[in-house]
Amino acid sequence: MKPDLKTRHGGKILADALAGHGVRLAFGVPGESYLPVLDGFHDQRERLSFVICRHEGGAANMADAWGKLTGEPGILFVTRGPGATHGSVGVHTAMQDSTPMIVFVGQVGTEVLEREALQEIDYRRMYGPLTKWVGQVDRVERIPEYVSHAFHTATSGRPGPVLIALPEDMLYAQAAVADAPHYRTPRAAPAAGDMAELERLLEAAERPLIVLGGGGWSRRAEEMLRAWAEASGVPVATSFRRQDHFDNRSPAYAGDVGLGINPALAARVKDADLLIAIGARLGEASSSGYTLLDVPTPRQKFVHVHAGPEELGRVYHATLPINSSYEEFVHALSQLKVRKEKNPSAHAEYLEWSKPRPMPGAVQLGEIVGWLSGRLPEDAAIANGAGNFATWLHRHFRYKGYPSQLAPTSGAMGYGVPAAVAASLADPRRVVLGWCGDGDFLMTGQELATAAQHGAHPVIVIVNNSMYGTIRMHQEREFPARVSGTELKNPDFAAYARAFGAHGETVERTADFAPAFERSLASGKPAVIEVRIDPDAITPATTLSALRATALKNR
Ligand SMILES: Cc1ncc(C[n+]2csc(CCOP(=O)(O)OP(=O)(O)O)c2C)c(N)n1
Ligand SMILES: [Mg+2]
Repeated sequence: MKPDLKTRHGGKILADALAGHGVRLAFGVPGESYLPVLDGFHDQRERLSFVICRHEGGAANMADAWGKLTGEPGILFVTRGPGATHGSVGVHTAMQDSTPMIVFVGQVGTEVLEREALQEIDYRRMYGPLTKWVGQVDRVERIPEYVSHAFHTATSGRPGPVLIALPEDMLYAQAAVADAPHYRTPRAAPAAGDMAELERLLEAAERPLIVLGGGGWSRRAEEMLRAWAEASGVPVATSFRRQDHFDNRSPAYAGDVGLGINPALAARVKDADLLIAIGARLGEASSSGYTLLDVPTPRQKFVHVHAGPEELGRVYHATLPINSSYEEFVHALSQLKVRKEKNPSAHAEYLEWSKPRPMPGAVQLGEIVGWLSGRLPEDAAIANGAGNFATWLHRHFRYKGYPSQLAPTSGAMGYGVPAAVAASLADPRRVVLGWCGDGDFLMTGQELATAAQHGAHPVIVIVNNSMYGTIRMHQEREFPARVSGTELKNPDFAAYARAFGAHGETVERTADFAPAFERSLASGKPAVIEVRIDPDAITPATTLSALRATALKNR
């Protein structure tokens, strides 16, 4: 018998579809272009919340962080033209970071399409390269189909963002249609013969190394892999900003193959006779600018495991390409018997590399990160944006399990605050650290208002060196002693935080950090700790003055 279907407007059909796919929170900035959707949220308010953000860039980054933390698509709502353009930074990050995300964007009515009506954009052209798929729903009764398509595309293979445009008249139109069932993500598994071939390669290898990366992991996959790697002694590294894919405390952990890589690890990658990349694309940031492996034919025997078949053979020719989800692959790997690895020194090299080193000034960032690494609960989430300040975190913090690292492999500034807010909203009991630079923070710092409004309470650290330090570092190398376009005059960050109802602290000496952190955590509010560092301390390894002197000498 045909179910008795209620007639609903498009906004209700959409909100009901989201609730049916298990969505709890959506992030966005409202627009008059999608009022019926907000009306649909009103009816679904017991199951579905709309996190009202202050900038679409912040909202998009929150949606990305949600996708990274839950494995479910982060849901983003933005209005036409200006909202769609503001939000693009987080969509680009979701693409580069392989994060499942669904962007819903307002569109002008179908009766005026293609006239360049108010705020009109052809999203297929604009968002084509930034997403896995762009669709536009032209008939209200097809909303359940499009939404189901979006969830499946965002989560399957190599996860990523998809975008659905919502013409205004379509949202107001009514239809009596059935909801689609909850999406089900298909999972690829190694083909017959793949694992036997891998076993032979492992048996023959003297210096095997595993590199993990990409999106679509699970805690179970990480735990199974850790057990196998520790039993077999094969060292495991992670790619850039994927350090939570493997417990850094494991004796099998070799460090991260990221920007500013440990030279001993870079040598180990180059010298490996068998390299197994699981989920990693080994892109520019995770291959020292495509120098660790030859393109297209690596010197190492290369096993490339990826959930997206389009990534296999895209840059590197693999000795053995395996199209598989990571949990399925790791499960199959853990059935393989392997002799104990002969070269167990990788973890010792990592420990040596990650020891804090002294830097100029009264604040020692390495010590602070080391302290945080011991102080934060095991399940804390750690978010950061982009800039040199992040290198202390990545080098000295021990990530303890998946998923705990929210970090844009896209290198997008402004990610830390919104990601920390999203993590705190996803699980209010979780301790969340946001790690920002002074330039980085002010790109999305206004999302402190979103945190205060919705009850998120991350602790945000701002490493303040009064400049766009990363760019200044490159400037001193290329054009020594010619400072241009990189200085910053900053506000009083603690006072700025208080203006949002957040807790504010200023730290100028290492010893003052721990009590400031404890007060911040105890405040129960979003908190900001400005840490003023000596601007000469440009990386954990060198100073601006040393860079300048070297560059001047080499001129
Ligand atoms: C959205 C965005 N804009 C510009 C850049 C280029 N960029 C990379 S790092 C950086 C400076 C970061 O400054 P800050 O946050 O103060 O960190 P610092 O390098 O000083 O530690 C800039 C401008 C970028 N990566 N992302
Ligand atoms: Mg700075």
